[in-house]
Amino acid sequence: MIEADTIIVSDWHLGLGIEQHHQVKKFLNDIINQKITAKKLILNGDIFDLNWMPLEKILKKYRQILNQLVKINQNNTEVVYILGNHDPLTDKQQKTVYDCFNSIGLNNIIITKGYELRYHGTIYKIMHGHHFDMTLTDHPFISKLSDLPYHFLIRLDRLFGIGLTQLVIKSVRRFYDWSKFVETKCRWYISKKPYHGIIIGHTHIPKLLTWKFKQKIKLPLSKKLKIYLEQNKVPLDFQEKKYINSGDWVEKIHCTFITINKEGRASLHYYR
Ligand SMILES: [Mn+2]
Repeated sequence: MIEADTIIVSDWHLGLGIEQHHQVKKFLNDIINQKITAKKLILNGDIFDLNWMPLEKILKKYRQILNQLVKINQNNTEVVYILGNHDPLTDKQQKTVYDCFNSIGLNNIIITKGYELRYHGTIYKIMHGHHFDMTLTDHPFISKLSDLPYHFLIRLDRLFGIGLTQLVIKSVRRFYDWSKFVETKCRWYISKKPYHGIIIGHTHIPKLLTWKFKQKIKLPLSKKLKIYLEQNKVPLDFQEKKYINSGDWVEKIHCTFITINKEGRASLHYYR
């Protein structure tokens, strides 16, 4: 039993062909059956994978998941769908998805590009995260091409169960420091914004970090002010911000989601 205020989940990649859609269905059933409760469910991008399957086919093949989302929404959970780089729905495609939801039943599911989550003074920025990636994700062909080795490795893993994907991801990605690059860009972005945390997906590396930033307090401080700051526990030269990554539902060992409780505290969960 998990009681959350908000659930954030990303990178289901429905349509990829190797995604964990059975796990997604179980997870959504747990929300429907109140084993996991939340006021908001945020789908943070790459929910559909249009690089591998046309939208119409995805909507047909994964109709059950769409039914579940409408059901969850009808049970008074706000459902927000944020677009990613594998599901950059055009206005026309968004209309197709809305029409599909509406054909299932009454709902107010929202499709958007980004979202701000507020809890008395704590503000989280939620976006898919490809905005921080320099690897040409805007170009559908190159994006598809760059997916190929990953796609291939996971298929090999399914066949032989040898954990190749993790091994290669660890070595190759560490080599290119790709996810670190995304994190660094995130850090730079959030350092200039009034957010207390940023929640992304995209890298398929679930993570919860606390970043410390130096505040622009002019030194030296007067003794009086220093005492005041210390007594009131105002951080003297640091400000903490969270980096939260919701992982993915492609690799079986992941199937991760984030919960935010009503105090605004974030946790990372592995769905089993
Ligand atoms: Mn992505």
